[in-house]
Amino acid sequence: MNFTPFRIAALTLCLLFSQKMFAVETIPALIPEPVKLEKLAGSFKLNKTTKLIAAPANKEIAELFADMIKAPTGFTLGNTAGGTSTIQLAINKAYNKQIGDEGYTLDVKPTKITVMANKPAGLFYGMQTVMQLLPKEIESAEIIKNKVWSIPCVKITDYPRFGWRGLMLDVSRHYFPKEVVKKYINQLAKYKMNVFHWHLTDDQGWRIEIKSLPKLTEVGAWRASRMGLWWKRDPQGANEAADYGGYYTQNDIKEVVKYAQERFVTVLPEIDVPGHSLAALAAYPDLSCTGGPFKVNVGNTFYGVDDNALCPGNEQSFVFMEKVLGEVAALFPGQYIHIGGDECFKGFWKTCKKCQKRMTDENLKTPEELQSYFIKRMETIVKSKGKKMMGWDEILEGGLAPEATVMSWRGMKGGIEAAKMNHHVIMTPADNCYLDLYQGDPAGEPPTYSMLTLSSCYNFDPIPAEIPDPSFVLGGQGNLWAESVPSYRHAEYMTWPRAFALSEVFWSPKESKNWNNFISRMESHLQRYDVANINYARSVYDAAITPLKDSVNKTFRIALSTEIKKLDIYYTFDNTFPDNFSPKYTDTLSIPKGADHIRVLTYLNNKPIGKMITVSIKDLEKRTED
Ligand code: TNX
Repeated sequence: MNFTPFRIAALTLCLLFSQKMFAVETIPALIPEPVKLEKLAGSFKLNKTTKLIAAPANKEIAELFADMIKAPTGFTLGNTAGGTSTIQLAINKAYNKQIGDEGYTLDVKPTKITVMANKPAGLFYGMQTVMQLLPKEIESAEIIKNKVWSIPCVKITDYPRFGWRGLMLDVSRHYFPKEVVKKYINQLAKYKMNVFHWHLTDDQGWRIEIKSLPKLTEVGAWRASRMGLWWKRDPQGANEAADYGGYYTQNDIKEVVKYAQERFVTVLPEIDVPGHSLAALAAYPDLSCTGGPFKVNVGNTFYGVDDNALCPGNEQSFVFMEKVLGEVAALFPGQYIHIGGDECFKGFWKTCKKCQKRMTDENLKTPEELQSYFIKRMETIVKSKGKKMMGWDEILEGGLAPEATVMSWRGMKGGIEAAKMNHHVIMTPADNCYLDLYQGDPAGEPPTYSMLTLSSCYNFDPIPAEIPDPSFVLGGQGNLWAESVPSYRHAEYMTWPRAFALSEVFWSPKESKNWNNFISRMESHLQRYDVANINYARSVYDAAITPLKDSVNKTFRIALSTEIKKLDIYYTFDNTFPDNFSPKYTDTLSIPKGADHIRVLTYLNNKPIGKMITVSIKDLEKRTED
């Protein structure tokens, strides 16, 4: 080809034009996806003279934004004179019914960004969207020089599908200091979630200072340090120090609650009773049926052997809970207190004299009715402190407390039952929302109980068809149990990107669900996380290996699969590393004679993308038995 100057000019023009076209066409990668987004031509350029204007009542929201962009841009935004561009936050004069209390409208024009909402929460969410519209470098903790901070022109109308959009962190099984708890809250708020459920007590540690019961944290916050698989650990030895753990002072709690409030996040405290109470009983053994002594559990099995439940026959259990819930209620401004109620082993109640007397006196026929008696008394206490009671779906057993809100975790059954009885429910079924479960082939993930993939999170719908009045479903929640989460980096790994998917389930219209579109937006957000130094899992790029049992031939075949359909899978059986010259998977595989392992690796556009997964044929055989 002959490149005359004319041709070069024409080609350059073409290229420029197509790039421009591409830029206009590119839809901003927002998570959760807004209700309505119109992409316009042009962009707003944030610079050091950009004015940031908000009424005094909303100044804090503007300041949070100014704080977030300060490090990477070096700009100190405010109401500076002489600026040529403006970001304005304003409350609607007349209530806009369509967007409700948490929605917003966002209008980005070349020299002006306007965020409007009915309530401050909406302004906050609008500013999170503005953050996401900025280039990924905005997530940097260090200054980025010579960057054009442009925001594409858009018009957005956005509001949430559910009012309850939660994430739970279990700080009992492993202790997480308040600094990282704040980080977690900050991150969930950026994805427009508004509840932080703080699982503060369990068998492995009591984490909240209760001033009238000092032993709860002096004793209950500390266990022996252990590594190794949870439930397979050796118990604390007779002379072994209990030096692993920690707790939040009441001042710490106030600090975290305030931090959350500034980000429109309600903190839901959970005090898990009557079961899951070994840490409390290590401090106050007289509240058990058997009297102890007990040690705070290290992750060794003890169910059915050691007593870990408060004795509902003992009036002192209620005196104790009155004190605990009184102090908890004073610390947390939200309307709910979660009292747990899950997985209570009732074996010791059956042989406890006090429990038997209680059952006779109160005409209770079963241990479940005794648990229900206990929970109903919890509700009376919670209400007397001006709060509403919430509990796991086990609180349905033996009769639901009159005004209880149910958090449904063993599937949606409990939630459906409660909603049919006109109780409020939060849907958090383990199969869609349990972020402690491994997220890809178990051979490629740190071990936990079972699998929960990104697509299972994304495909979740908190409103099952069986519920006649969906308004009883307040929303949903992702739960990070921490048996196998010994560090904050790993908490991040387990949370993201699955919590991206959940944030979208809880916020975006059901009708706009589109997996491929979500994956491409997720990709952009993972790049932002790289800049922000936040950990995440890439398990969605890995292949899963599934043995398919063939009962006739007493053998099995192997299916390989990926959640992202456009990936190619290459495999080997010969103990070499697979690459894109190895056999490519198209259909189920038989196992070659003598093969002892299968190795698989995924590719996208001829580039390796997942991690290599290796499984022994023996392990696959075991999987067929599970
Ligand atoms: C069940 S969910 C529990 C937790 C565990 C979790 C592990 C619930 C109310 N109780 O104690 O950590 O499973 O997935």
